[in-house]
This record gives sequence, C-alpha cells and structure tokens, in this order.
Amino acid sequence: MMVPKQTGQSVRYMVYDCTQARGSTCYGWSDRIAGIVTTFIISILSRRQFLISFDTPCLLEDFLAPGDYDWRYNSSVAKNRSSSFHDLNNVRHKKIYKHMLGISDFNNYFKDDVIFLLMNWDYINTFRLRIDISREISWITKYHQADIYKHVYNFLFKLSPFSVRALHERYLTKRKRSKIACAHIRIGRNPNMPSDVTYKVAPPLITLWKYFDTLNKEEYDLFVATDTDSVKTEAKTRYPDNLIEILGNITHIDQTSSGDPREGFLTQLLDFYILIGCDVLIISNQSGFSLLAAYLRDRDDDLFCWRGRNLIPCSRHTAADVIESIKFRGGQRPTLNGKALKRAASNA
Ligand SMILES: Nc1nc2c(ncn2[C@@H]2O[C@H](COP(=O)(O)OP(=O)(O)O)[C@@H](O)[C@H]2O)c(=O)[nH]1
Ligand SMILES: [Mg+2]
Repeated sequence: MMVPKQTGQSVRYMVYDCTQARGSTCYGWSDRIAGIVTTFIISILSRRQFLISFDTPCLLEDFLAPGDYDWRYNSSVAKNRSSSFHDLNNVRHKKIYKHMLGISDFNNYFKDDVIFLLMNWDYINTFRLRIDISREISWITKYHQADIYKHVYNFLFKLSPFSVRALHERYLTKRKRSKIACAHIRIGRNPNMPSDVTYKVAPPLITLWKYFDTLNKEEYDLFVATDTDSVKTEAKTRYPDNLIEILGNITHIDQTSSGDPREGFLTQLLDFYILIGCDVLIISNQSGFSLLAAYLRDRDDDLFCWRGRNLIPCSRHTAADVIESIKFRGGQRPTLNGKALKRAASNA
C-alpha cells in the first residue's frame, strides 16, 4: 500500500484523535475504525503523514501493534508546529464535504501543520466521486468497501503480544471442535450499557437458537458475542457443551460507567477477533461492530445478516445494505423501513 513518505521540519500531519483530553465522544469500536480509515484516506489526499492518538478508555498501542505502518503518535510531533483539533463526527462531516468531493483542497480547510481529527463514519463512496481519484488513490476506484477495510486494517494493525496471549488463554484453549458458528447480538440499551441507544428491532433469539439447532454438534463449537449478559446466559443454558464462554466484562468502550475500562476494552476486542475467525458468522441488525468483523474475514460464504426480525443470507459485499448500516453508508439513513417493505411486497 502506497503512503507518502515525508521527512524534516516541513512535514505536516493528519492525526486521528480519540483522546480523553479533547472531551469529545469517539463512540464504539467500528466508529473508531471507520474514523481511522477516513482519516487515513484524508491524510493521503492532503499529503500529510498519518498518525493515531488514542488513549480512551485506554492506550490503543497496548492492544494493537502497528502492522506494516507505524502510526503511533508522540507529543514531540506537535512541538514548534501549529495545530488544531476538529471534531467532525456524524453530520459535522458536512463542514468538509466539498473537500471530500475534491471541489476544494483539504488544506484550504485544514491550515495548521498538525491536524487532530475525529470522525466516525465511512466516506469511500464520496471519495470515489473525486475527478482525480484514480491518480490520487487508485485502490479507492477499484475495490469494494469490504476489501478496502480489510486491507487498510491489516496494513495498520495486528494484535499486540499482550492481546495475542489473551486470545490464546481466553479463547483458543477452550476450543473443542474443528469448526465454530458465531452470532453477534447487539441489543442496545441494557444493564451492561445503560446510556446506549435503543435499537428499534431486537432480534428474536428463538430464530438464532433454531438455526444453531440445525448444526452438527460434533462438528461445531458455538459462540455468541453480545452487548448483554442475559443473552450469554440464555445461550449457555441452551448449549452447555458447545458454547464457548470468554472471561471478561461487557462494557461499551465509550460509556463505561462501572467496571474496569481496560478489561471491557479487551473483552470487546477479543469478541471482535473471534467473530472474524468464525466459520459461520451471523451479524447484527444495524450494528457496525459485526459488519466490520465480516469485512475482515478471510471467507465470503456462510455469512448471515439480521434484518429486522429475520435472519437472511448475505455476503461481505451486500451486508452493509442488508443490515442498513448508517456509518458504513456515509450517514445514509435506512431506505426501507418495515412499513415500506410491506407496502413494496403487497404491490409486487
Ligand atoms: N464485549 C462486547 N462488547 C460489545 C459487543 N457489541 C457491542 N459491544 C460494545 O459496544 C460498542 C459498540 O460498538 P460499535 O462498533 O459502535 O457498534 P454499533 O453501535 O452496534 O454500531 C463496542 O465497542 C463494545 O464496547 C459484543 O458483542 N461484545
Ligand atoms: Mg455505536
């Protein structure tokens, strides 16, 4: 992957900034990865060196190490250089929309030597509309969002030795069978995350259990990643011999009110990496967390999407639309709600 190399005092920087000191909200794991990939792309388009400054709820470097590119920020970068912080989360991205489209150079908006940027949605489809994009970043013109995320993620990150050990101890040593079928169940506001948004459609767990019932229990271990303890308890009760249980507390990484934030961060990171490696993966309705896990998988088959109350086959290339992800569709709201779907079906 081509990244502009710069040296000397004239170097300018584009830093993804999710730090306590800013007092801004960075949101959950997939918001942060979408924001990191967006910032990475903007760094190339603005001819600046890309870095990550991430210390909330803990230092990213402790859990993820640089892959093929050293993104670690250190405060000497901002010494003797002008700098500014820009929180362009959610609809605030509109402030740089024309710069994303290439109508104006990014550096007409970002004037300082060091730009600290916080964003949380994906804009690949916007960057694709730039007239010069094939010269600027040719891979944006060629690949699907899922493949771009997979490559940029692996270019930037690998598990740190600490996380590799944790994954081994808490997960790999517990595996019993050759395959594993997994589901992500994101409920939204619940006792584990009391200040979270509530999703309109909680998935009917009975549909998931019916699917798990069809699998050969000699062949498959089962795993449920969820934001809610009671979902895990129910899964364990139903599949005591097959369900893999991971030690650790569930927290929202941006809303930790109780418990150890580092522990909660590690638990969600391990859940994320386990989902990536599953033979069968069921991803959650309107959740970026498991969509991103699907993007990072090495296989395209055996993927299912919750859409409302239904569990339907999908692929890495269709999943963002099927689950109606807002952050991976540049903030686009869902197009078809339940009522509109019913109307369309009755007119068909
Ligand atoms: N441990 C754990 N945490 C989760 C799970 N699902 C969601 N979370 C927490 O909720 C946050 C939500 O992340 P985000 O990527 O924004 O997903 P979205 O809100 O569903 O689109 C994660 O960073 C975790 O802190 C899960 O399956 N396991
Ligand atoms: Mg979220």
